[in-house]
Amino acid sequence: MLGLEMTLPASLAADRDDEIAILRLTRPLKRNALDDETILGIESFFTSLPDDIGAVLLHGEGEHFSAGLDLGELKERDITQGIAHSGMWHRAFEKIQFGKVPVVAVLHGAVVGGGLELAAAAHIRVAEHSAYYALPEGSRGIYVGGGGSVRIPRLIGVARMMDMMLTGRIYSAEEGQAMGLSTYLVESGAGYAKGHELAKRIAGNTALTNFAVVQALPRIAEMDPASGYAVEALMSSIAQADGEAKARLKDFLEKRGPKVKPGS
Ligand code: 1HE
Repeated sequence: MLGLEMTLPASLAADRDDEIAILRLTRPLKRNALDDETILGIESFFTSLPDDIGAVLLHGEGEHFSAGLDLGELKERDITQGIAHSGMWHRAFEKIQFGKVPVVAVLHGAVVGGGLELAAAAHIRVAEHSAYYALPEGSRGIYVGGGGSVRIPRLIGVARMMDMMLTGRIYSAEEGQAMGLSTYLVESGAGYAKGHELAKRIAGNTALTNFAVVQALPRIAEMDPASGYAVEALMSSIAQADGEAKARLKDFLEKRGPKVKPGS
């Protein structure tokens, strides 16, 4: 694997494997707690991806994906500074959700607080059986600030998120899978390989398909239905007209393209 040419803080490491860029949280001694430097490093990673990257794999070193906000940095901030701090997280995580390419996150151990907010900004979440989810902000007298109020209810509903914040409820990997926090559940230690396999598949899609899924789909889903149908019609006609789409359809019709069968 060749490293990516980027300047990142010591809490992050970037690599590339062909068309896949890999971002690793590398602060296991602090359970990958997210300090300001790390959040800015995440923003800079996602804004400086080379054009030939087709997907990103995000994972964490050590026993946990991430313990969330670095509580050691929660010093005296006034209200204005607090808003700016949350805005910094929003900006960085927007670059994940609405960046150049789809992002697969591999989750294990603690996926809590800001760690869960980070995971929620990815497009696909692969959880290992060791993963567990919580929003301890409630019991610490603080509130989510990394876009959790927007993204987490869209995965599990407002009622479940309220319960997590009000009671400190911890969900297991199995529960998280059943309710939609993760989209894949694998044995402990198998997440990276599964995430890599999925990222490879994603990178094999046409760039226009990945654009449509990452940029258009979530926005269409938020539109009123009439606007959504109109944007969908435009997006589908643009996708079909692409040369690469035409070539793939031709391959199928001439018996060269892959069939859709379980296990394929
Ligand atoms: C930390 C953090 C952290 C660990 N900030 N330093 N998040 C939380 O409320 C979760 C807080 N952390 C924990 O509950 C536990 O650390 C874990 C369950 C994640 C892991 O437990 P364990 O036994 O493996 O590790 P540990 O002994 O608790 O922690 C190891 C070290 O990491 C220790 O430091 P050390 O110098 O004594 O070795 C811990 O202090 C440090 N550490 N977690 C700072 N979070 C945008 S708003 C988002 C708001 C939130 O994310 S709030 C939720 C914060």
